[in-house]
Amino acid sequence: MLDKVVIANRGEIALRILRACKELGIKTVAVHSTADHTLKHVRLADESVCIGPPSSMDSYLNVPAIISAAEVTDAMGIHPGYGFLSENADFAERVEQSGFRFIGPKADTIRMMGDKVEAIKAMKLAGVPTVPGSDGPLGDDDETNLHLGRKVGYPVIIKAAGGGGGRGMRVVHSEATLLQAITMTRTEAATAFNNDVVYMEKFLENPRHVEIQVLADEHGNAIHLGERDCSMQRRHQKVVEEAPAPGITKSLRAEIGERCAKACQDIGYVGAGTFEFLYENDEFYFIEMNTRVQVEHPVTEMITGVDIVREQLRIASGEPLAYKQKDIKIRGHAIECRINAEDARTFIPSPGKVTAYHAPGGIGVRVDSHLYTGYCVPPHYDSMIGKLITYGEDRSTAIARMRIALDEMVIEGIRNNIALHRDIIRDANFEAGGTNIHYLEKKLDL
Ligand code: MV4
Repeated sequence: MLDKVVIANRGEIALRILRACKELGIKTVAVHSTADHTLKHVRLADESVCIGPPSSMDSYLNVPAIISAAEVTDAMGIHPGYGFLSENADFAERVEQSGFRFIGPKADTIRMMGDKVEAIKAMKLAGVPTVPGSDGPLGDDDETNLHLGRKVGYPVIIKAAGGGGGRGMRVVHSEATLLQAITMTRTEAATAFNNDVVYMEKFLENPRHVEIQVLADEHGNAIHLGERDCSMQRRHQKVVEEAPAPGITKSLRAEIGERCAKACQDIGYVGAGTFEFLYENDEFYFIEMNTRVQVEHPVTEMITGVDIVREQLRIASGEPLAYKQKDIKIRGHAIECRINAEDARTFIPSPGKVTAYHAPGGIGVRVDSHLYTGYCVPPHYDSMIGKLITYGEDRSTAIARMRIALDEMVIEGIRNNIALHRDIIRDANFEAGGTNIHYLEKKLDL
């Protein structure tokens, strides 16, 4: 087993990783910027190393500083959390070349998934359903591209291979604007991602965002932990997530989940991962794979009982998965509300001092947050300050508990989105379940 791990992240996920390490008897090293010495996990870690000034570029993205911290503390592994360097293949490679374990997939896997054209190609080959489209990069021949657009059928979407998460894409409603859209997306992609490869997909107008959680070890075992619905989003930022996804039957879950697990075996995937799908008219369409632990992983933990971060650490230690597929039972329902320090109306980040903090509690209530009364939210990083997760034997119980927990929760001194969550959780369409990716933006426009 890994004996000491560097936590190369901050905030709630750093605390989440610290707790998993402690449970496994793994010593912890917190690395932090000068703006972050008051973080809760820094206090609780066995050791801490300051790696640079507040700017992420100089601290949490500072590869030599992080690797040096692992060297001086004699750590064995580095956990990147989410964001920052978590999906940076060059970082993973340098971690391994420096003699440490990168707690995540192999660098080559991260690199392949970073190229959406390559990722889709590999998944299609492995039997994962994909969106109808160009099946590879678009060339420069106008006639061929116009023909392809006609074949796929409008509307289509042009996406950059180097994009993802909503960056580098353009919807095309008719043939008249196809060629200029390809040119523009290609030009932007060359600048933004240093990669001008673009591809075409049928544009799905009202899909849901449903993703499958997988775990795979280095011995060729792979399992899935069912799906999450992350459709409640604004500007590609998820706001509420839940598991299981409303309306997905046991047999549909088993079918898509097994295809994902098999795909992991086919490509030699090692670690935790997420297959992102668009889900429309009872069909799954693969769009991207995430090679990190995700913000919303707790809803899956609540309905499966599997500690995903512990499994990441065990897998990185070379151990076989602690579960077979038949051991995984989906039970009950979980909902997560992302709590952000932001203005309720403008969504502009609202850093500052937390003058009072009261976390909710009770049966089926989980709070993953690094907040405490007196903590100062720095202005340099993401505005998410915690996650409130509720569990119940069924969806309506999870919703009832979330309603109560949100009403109990107090954060004073900084603006936050608790009131927005109170509104969403009481929304009749949310209560009915199965709202699509456009629902929240439309609701907020009213
Ligand atoms: C799409 C799509 C419709 N059709 N692809 C946006 C983020 C990136 N992960 C992929 N995205 C989309 N791809 C096809 N063929 C609509 C979106 C999309 C979206 C997807 C998931 C969650 C929120 C979204 C918001 C707007 C657009």
